[in-house]
Amino acid sequence: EELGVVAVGFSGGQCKPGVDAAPSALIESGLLTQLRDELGYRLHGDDQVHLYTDLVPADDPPHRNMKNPRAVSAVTRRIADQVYSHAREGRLVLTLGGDHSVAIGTIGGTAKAIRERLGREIAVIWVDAHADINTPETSGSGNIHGMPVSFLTGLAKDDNEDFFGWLRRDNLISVKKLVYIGLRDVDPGEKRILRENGIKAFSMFDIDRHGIGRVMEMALGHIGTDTPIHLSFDVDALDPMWAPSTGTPVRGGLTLREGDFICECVHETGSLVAVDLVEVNPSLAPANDIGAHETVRAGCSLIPSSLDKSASRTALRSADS
Ligand code: DIR
Ligand code: MN
Ligand code: MN
Ligand code: MN
Repeated sequence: EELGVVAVGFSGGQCKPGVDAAPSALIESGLLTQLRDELGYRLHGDDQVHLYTDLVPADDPPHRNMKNPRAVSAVTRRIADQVYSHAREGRLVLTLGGDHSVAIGTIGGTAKAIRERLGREIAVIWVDAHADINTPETSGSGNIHGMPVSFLTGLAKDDNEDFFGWLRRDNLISVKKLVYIGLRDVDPGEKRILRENGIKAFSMFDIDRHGIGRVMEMALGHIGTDTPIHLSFDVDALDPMWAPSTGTPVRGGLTLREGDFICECVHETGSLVAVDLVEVNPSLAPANDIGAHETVRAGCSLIPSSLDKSASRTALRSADS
């Protein structure tokens, strides 16, 4: 199978340096080699970790409370083009971030490509401790990594091309085809947005109550069969025990096994068109760099799970059925 790889070391959607080093750390840990040699993917891409420093203006004052707005807009616009080109060719697209603002580009790119290629709307499964659906006006932090979903659904918009005005209808997704898993730190304004728009969300409370197996049945049931799926995985969805090296860790999260299970279930649908892994920050290692190593290792488990590590039940079932 053909896999487009986009590696983006971009950290402008939030304030902590270090997420830019994640793609290199993941690649050095053998992630792409594993996908090629063990899972049999043909990798496409420029074998480059993009830092996009040429797109970051020297002076980038806030606009509508957003921090680094020109940089994030220009970088995500470029990412959208790259992801679009892969998806338009019929490739599955893997994006290694970077902070979660990069999803404005990745989802914007797949939404458009899948509309053109298959005439279909994509669904998005957003796995995260946070909802990332603040508008510039509801955001307390001004960090754009807390806003990508509002721009992608059209709940937030700006006419100026320098501030995401380049997003067209083709790039957008429907709030009806969006599902959250793993939420546990949602801002008051975001709660209102989720409620008023009837957005499907499975919090940690729902996972405790029903178990991850039932939650995945409900999540995929909401999306419906045969709908192209973009999986956007923020590593902070995992409990800090499994992924301590991330900008905004929140206790009480998913186990690594639950994270892998989510990815395996999405793979099993056969409808995956793109996957993002974001917010790995190797420089934020609480105790020492064991934390960074563990977090990178978690990423090296989640991504192969979404791309068929073959340890899932399909591979083993023939023996006992
Ligand atoms: C918070 C934190 N809701 C914000 N968001 C984070 O800044 O809007 N998202 N950390 O991953
Ligand atoms: Mn996020
Ligand atoms: Mn998060
Ligand atoms: Mn398979």
